[in-house]
Formats: sequence, C-alpha cells, structure tokens
Amino acid sequence: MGRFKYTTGGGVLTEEQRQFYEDNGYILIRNNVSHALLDELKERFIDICEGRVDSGVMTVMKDPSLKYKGVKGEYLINKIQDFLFDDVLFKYCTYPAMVDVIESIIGPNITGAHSMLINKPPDSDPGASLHPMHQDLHYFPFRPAEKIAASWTAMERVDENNGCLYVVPGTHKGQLYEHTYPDGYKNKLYHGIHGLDHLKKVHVVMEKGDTVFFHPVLLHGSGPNSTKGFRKAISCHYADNNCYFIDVRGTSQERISTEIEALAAKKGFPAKFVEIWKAKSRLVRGVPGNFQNLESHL
Ligand SMILES: O=C(O)CCC(=O)C(=O)O
Repeated sequence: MGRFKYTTGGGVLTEEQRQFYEDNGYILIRNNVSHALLDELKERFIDICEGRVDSGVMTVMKDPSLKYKGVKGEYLINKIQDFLFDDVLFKYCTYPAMVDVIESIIGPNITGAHSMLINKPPDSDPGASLHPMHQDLHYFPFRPAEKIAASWTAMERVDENNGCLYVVPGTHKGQLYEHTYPDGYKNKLYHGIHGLDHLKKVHVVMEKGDTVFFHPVLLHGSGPNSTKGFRKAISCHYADNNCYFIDVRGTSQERISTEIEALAAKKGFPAKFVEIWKAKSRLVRGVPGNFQNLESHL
C-alpha cells in the first residue's frame, strides 16, 4: 500500500488535495457547481414542494415542528430524498466537475447511491433544525467505506448562523459508532451519536456552488438555523459500482434497517434493506457492477 489509502487518483484532485482528504477525511472545493444549475435545481425543488411536479418515488419529508402550523410548500418540506430518478435533480449527481472529484476518491466506476436536497428551516422549536453528529456509513449496507464518498453543495452561503455543516477532521480513520435518536428528537431518521460533543468541530463555511466531499465514517452534523431564511444544500452519496453488500442483522445498523424497511413498506415497496438500496441507486459512470445486479444480494 502506498501513502494513499482513502483516494485512488485519476480524476482531478491534485496530490496535495488528495493528501488533505487522506489526513482529514474531507476536502472543500470552491465554486465547483454552476449557479445556473443550482437555480434550476432550486426551481425543481419548489415545483415538487408546491405539487406542480409529481414527487413519484422520492421521499418528501415535512418539518415536524411546522407540520401543524398551517405552513405549506417550500416552507413545510425540510428534505427531499431519493431523487436519482428525477432527471432534473439527477443533473446534480452527474455534473462532470463533481463526478471528476469523486473519481479521484473512489475510482472510475460510480453509482449514485443516495441523494438529498436539504431545506433547513428556521429553528421554530429550539434545536428542531439541527442535525446531530453522525456518520453516514450507519445508513449503508455496503462496503468498503473508502469506496463511498459524499458530495454536499451549498445552494446559498452557509455559515454558523444558518446551520452550516461541521466536520471532525481525521475521524474517518476511526470506528463506526452506535447511533440512536437524540433526547427529545424531532426528525425521523436523524440518528446521532451520544457522548462525542467534546470533539473539536470545524464549521465549513461555504458560498453558493462550493462543494465539500467527505468519507462516510467522518463525524459530522449541522447546527440550528437561527436566521429567518431556509438554508438549502444538495448532496449525493456515491459508491463504487462493485461495492459488496453486508447483512446488518445483529449489528449497530439493525435498527436503522428496520426503520427504513418499515418506511418503504408504508410507501408500497415492501423489500429488504439491501434490495431497497440497490433499487434506489443509479449508475453514474463506468462499468456496471454489484449495485446494478438486482439478482444476487448477499
Ligand atoms: O445538511 C445538513 O444539515 C446535514 C446533512 C447531513 O449531514 C446528512 O443528511 O447526512
């Protein structure tokens, strides 16, 4: 093994940028998604929120603290997940300048595995809009971790006032922790890790179009939005087409798998955790692999 363990080369990252990712588990690339595309994505998001575009298989999540306060549309929806089959929102996941960075990290065979547009609302109940510290690998039944990477793009300026992302550098080299709901939790599926709040966080202040790429074991989260505006960001998790799938029964991930299976069944798609992940993924680049093979699971 050479000096690089968490990146593969190829793509566009310089040696220095790769080294930063290797050491810290994330890399911030300024101005790498065009404002024109971000404006188109925002318009699509609003069209979905307002019901002008059918949300189809996407998961549309309502802010729990605003649900019964008579607000509607963009002011009620705090997240849309699983938009890989929406050809407008999917443009984000295939945006060449972004996929080229992903290629430097996980290699040339790339699947879009998870997608989210997060519309963090003003903090109407204390802490309602924060996202507790967590690791994204907790949600994924595929491995290896170094063949998975997230992109997270600011759709407007984000800083500590409106709840920007924070990361704990270097923690990608550690273990996957047990996740549970925080005390008095508000948002479904926002699992978090207890007892690590003493760790030093780096708040990632970003301008519209900046993208942070990060490893799925990196500890991260986001604080409350104390402004009056809605903080928008868009994110995709990519995995190597040939990641292998694991059985999470009996592990710290069993609880999340049960919750996700129950939600899928409620939406009319009863399926096992691994099948759900395969079905909602979409090939982005390269030679198809395990993700595209719906026949064999484990
Ligand atoms: O956008 C945010 O506030 C946090 C998103 C995040 O960390 C996640 O959904 O995994």
